[in-house]
Amino acid sequence: MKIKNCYFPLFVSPGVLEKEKDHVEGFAPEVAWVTKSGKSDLEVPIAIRPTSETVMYPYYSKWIRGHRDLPLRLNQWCNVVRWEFSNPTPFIRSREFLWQEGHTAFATKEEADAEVLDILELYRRIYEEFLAVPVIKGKKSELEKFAGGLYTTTVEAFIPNTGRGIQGATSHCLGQNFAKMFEINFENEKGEKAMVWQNSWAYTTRTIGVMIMVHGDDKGLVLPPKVAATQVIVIPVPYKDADTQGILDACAATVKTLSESGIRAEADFRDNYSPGWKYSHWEMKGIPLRIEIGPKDLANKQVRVVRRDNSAKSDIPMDSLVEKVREVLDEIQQNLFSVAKQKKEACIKVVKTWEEFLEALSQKKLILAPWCDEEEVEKSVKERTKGEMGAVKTLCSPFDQPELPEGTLCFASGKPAKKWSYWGRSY
Ligand code: 86X
Repeated sequence: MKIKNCYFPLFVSPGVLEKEKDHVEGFAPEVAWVTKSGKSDLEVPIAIRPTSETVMYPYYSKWIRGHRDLPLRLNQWCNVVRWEFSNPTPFIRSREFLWQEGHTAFATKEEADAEVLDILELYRRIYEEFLAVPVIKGKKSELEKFAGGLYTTTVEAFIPNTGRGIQGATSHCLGQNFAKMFEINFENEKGEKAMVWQNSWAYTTRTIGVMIMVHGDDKGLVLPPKVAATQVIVIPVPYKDADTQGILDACAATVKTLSESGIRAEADFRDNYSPGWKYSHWEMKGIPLRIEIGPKDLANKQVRVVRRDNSAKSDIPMDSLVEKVREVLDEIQQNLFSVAKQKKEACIKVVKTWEEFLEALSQKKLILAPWCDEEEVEKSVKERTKGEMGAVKTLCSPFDQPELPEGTLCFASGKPAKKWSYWGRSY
C-alpha cells in the first residue's frame, strides 16, 4: 500500500500541545508530564505522547509543498501513555499501551475515503483471520466518533461472558481540520493553494486482550495457531520400565521435523515435573496442540495429539507427522473462529421497543435496534441506563445494514428510524 514506517520522538513540548487546544482540551487530564530530572524540577515540563498528531503534523506542514509530495503515508509503531482513571486493565485499558498509528495525507477526499476502508479491512483480517475473533465493521455515531475528525470507522468485537462490546481498532477520515490547524497546504496541479485531506488509523495491544477474553476458558489461555509463539508442545511420557532414552529421542526428532517445516514446536524435557503436570501447564499457556510420546506410541511409530480448543485426541503416524499436524492446526484456527462467531451471533438480539431493549440488556445481549440517529436520543439512552455497570452507548452502525422497512420507528424515541445501530455496554 506504499505506506512507509517511521519514528517520531516520545516527548511533546508544551508549545505544540498548546497549539492544538481544541483537540487536546477534552483529553488534557490524561496527559502525563515529566516534571523532574532526578531531584530537580525541570525548567519546562515536557509531555509524553498520548498520540502523535502534535508531534508529526508540524513536519507534514514542512514536508508537503506540492501535489507531487502527495500522498504522504506514514506509519509508526510505538508506545503511548494515557493516564486512565477508570479501572485500568492489562491489555484492555492500560496507561501505557503499544500501537501502530498511521497518519496519511492526500490531495483529494476520494483518495482519503478509499483508504479509510482499505485500512479497516486490514483490521478486520487481523481479528478474523489471525486472532479468530469475529468483528463488526461500521461507523461510529457523531457522539462516539473522534471529535477532531470528519467520521470514524471501527471494528467492534463482543465478549459474550460479560455481554460487553469492545472497540477493536479505528480508522478515521480527518477531513481538513488538522490541515487547517497545522497549515498543511500544497500547490495543486492548477497552481492553486489547496489543503490536504488526512486520515489516521490505529490498532493496539488491546487486540491481545480481546483475543484472550474471546477464546480463554477455565483451563486458561487458548491461542489461535497463527499467532501462537509456540504452536506445538511435545511431552515425553516415560514409564518405569520403558525405553526412556528412545522416547526422549523421538520427542527431539519430532520437534526437529516440525521446526524444519516451519511449524513452531518445542519439547518439555524437564525431569522434575510429571507428564500430567506439564499437560495442565501448557494448557494454561494456551498452546494449540500437545503431542505426547509414550512407549506404545514409540512401538507403533505414531504420536498422540491433543487439541487445546476441544480436547479431541487422535493418533498420527510418524511418517505423516508434518502434513497431519498442519491439518490439525488449520482446523483449530477455523474452529476457534466458527465457535466464536456462533457464540457472538447467538448473543445478537434485534429489538424494536424500549421494553425489548431493557429485556435484552438484562440478558447480556448485543443489541441491534432501529434508531433515529439523533444525538439527544443517544444521550438520553446513556442517561436512562447509567448505573454501576456503566451506561449503554452505540457501538457502531454496521456497514452491513439489514432492511429498514418504511415506517420503522426508533426504539428509544419513537421517531422515524434512519438506520440500524448496535447498542450495548462496552469496555
Ligand atoms: C484520539 C485519535 C487518533 C492517531 C486515533 O484514534 C488513531 C491514531 N490518533 C486519537 N485521542 C486523542 O487525540 C488524545 C489526545 C490527547 Cl492529548 C490525550 F491525552 C488522549 C487522547 N486520546 C485519544
